[in-house]
Amino acid sequence: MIRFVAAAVTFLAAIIGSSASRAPPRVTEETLLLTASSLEMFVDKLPKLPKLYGYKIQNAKPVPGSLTVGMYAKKWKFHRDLPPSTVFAYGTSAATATVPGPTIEAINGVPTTVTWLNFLPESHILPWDPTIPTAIPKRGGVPTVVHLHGGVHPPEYDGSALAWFTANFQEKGTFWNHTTYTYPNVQHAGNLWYHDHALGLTRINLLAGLIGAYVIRDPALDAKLNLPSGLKFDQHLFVFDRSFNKDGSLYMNYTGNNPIIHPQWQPEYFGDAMVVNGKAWPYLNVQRRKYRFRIINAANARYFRFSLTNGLSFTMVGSDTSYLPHPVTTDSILMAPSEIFDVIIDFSATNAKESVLENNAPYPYPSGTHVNSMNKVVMKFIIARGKPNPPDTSSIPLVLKAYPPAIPPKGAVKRYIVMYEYQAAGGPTHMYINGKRLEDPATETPKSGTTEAWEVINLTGEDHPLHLHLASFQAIKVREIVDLSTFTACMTKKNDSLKCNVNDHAKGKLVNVPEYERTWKHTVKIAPGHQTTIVVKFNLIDNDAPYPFDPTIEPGYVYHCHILDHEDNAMIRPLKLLPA
Ligand SMILES: *[C@@H]1O[C@H](CO)[C@@H](O)[C@H](O)[C@H]1NC(C)=O
Ligand SMILES: *[C@@H]1O[C@H](CO)[C@@H](O)[C@H](O)[C@H]1NC(C)=O
Ligand SMILES: *[C@@H]1O[C@H](CO)[C@@H](O)[C@H](O)[C@H]1NC(C)=O
Ligand SMILES: CC(=O)N[C@H]1CO[C@H](CO)[C@@H](O)[C@@H]1O
Ligand SMILES: [Cu+2]
Repeated sequence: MIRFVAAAVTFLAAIIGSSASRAPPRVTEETLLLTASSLEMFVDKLPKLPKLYGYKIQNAKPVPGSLTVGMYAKKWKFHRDLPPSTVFAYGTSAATATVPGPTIEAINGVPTTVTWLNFLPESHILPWDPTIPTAIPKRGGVPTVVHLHGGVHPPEYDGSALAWFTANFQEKGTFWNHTTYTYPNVQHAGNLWYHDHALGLTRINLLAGLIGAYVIRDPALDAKLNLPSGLKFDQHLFVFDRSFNKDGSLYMNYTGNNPIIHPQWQPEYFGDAMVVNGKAWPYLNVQRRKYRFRIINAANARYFRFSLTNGLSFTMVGSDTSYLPHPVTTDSILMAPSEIFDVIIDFSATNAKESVLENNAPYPYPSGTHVNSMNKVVMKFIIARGKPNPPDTSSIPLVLKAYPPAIPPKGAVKRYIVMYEYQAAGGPTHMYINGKRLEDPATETPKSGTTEAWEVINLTGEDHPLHLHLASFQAIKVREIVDLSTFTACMTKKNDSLKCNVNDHAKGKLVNVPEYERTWKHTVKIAPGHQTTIVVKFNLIDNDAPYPFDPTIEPGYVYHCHILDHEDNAMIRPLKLLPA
């Protein structure tokens, strides 16, 4: 038996060795911490992300535009004192590619076409694991496919995990059938992002740098709202955590937590350095006025609970993809991976010279390790003396935008979605939704145009960010599960909420959904030990109109946990729409 296991490990090591780059020398947690702590904070200026315009202006009107965006391996300086790191970056050329990639600007109602090209090398720069469900090209190369996160678009443009392709389209996944993606931008104004979605490689392709922002603007609404605007006063803050080796290379563990089962897979990636817009612990010089920041949590697994020093607060105006009905001011915001919060910070509300963006979320959230002196600090705003120039004429209106209410209609389809974690000695081995995998037949088959109520139950010890492609949804009720161990034992045996009397268990304390999350979203946090009721709309939330395209064709959509390490193994399920 022991000999058999050893042989299996050698065999797997051979597969990994041939498909990924050579394993680097062993690293300890101490050396990684030492490298991160040697990086002085606030010495690099926050980079402004480059922009690409996904439309053209003709006769003073926006008309459809097309872009070509490549994926390149290149060197990237994450910090003044760190040698350059090899990254994978999006851009229009190797020279201009950045981490995060260029922000794509789109206009509501004006389609944007993007041709995504893969110029990545033979081997990955990070370790990956052939024993989880994953794309494995026979002739080498890095499988990639781009998903526009938050986008309302036909299935063939969704970036199916099985529509992956390697450099020059040399090898392709089973659902690949075109090089060019058209995003109809039929939805309201809001915040989206694009990132890789290749089967089993999502966690390492994003870790390598394949992320970028996408904004849909509604010029008439934006003018009416008069929020802070323009390249200076309306910026993205793309936040993630990374660990680095002394030579600057990105660190990821080459050994799994349960290496006999999965030689490389670990249930969560956490890095020591906090990176914003591609720089570790940067600073930004600001004027004493209001700024709009679209904050994206692009970490693999880390939750952030942000606050600002010197008495400043956040006024939330939008979340994920939609505006809030009215602004909500709060001292602290909790962001799961892939959540986007659109906030105003008014630097004139303090006399201080600076304000530090801090984090105090345990990792994994909510009951993991407490923050330390490094991951507690994110970036610093240095606030200029005196009045802003030009004067700040922006405002924060009392009313932002009204959407249809989140009330499930009478007779709405109800579904139970249960998140499981499977354990063996050594720790988690894989995660499933409803005890099933992506390859198992679709069970979530909503009718296009309808609104459903989903009861999402977390049977694990940590919070999971649930992300649905295509649909918009919001949490309306979070209720504690009573007699949890009986319920969990039953579910583990039967995989059936109703047979396990879910309604007798989901009757504990009600927990408030924070006011700043009471809006349509594309990612919702699912608290451990609770049942979260979400209202899911399979239509255009602006006016409850049906989708102006056929959402029922192959390859369909998916829904999944947005902790990337969970999504890859295998907290992801098909979402297959049926005709109205
Ligand atoms: C990598 O993972 C292995 C297995 O869980 C663990 O023993 C080791 O400490 C990890 N290395 C680092 C640097 O965290
Ligand atoms: C529950 O799901 C797990 C994982 O798919 C499976 O191994 C088990 O057989 C299922 N049990 C039942 C009763 O369906
Ligand atoms: C790609 O696949 C979809 C779904 O099967 C199909 O509707 C579409 O026509 C295909 N496109 C091409 C170019 O083959
Ligand atoms: C049903 C359930 O959610 N179970 C777990 C959720 O998380 C808590 C810890 O936060 C565990 O104690 C539960 O077993
Ligand atoms: Cu998860």
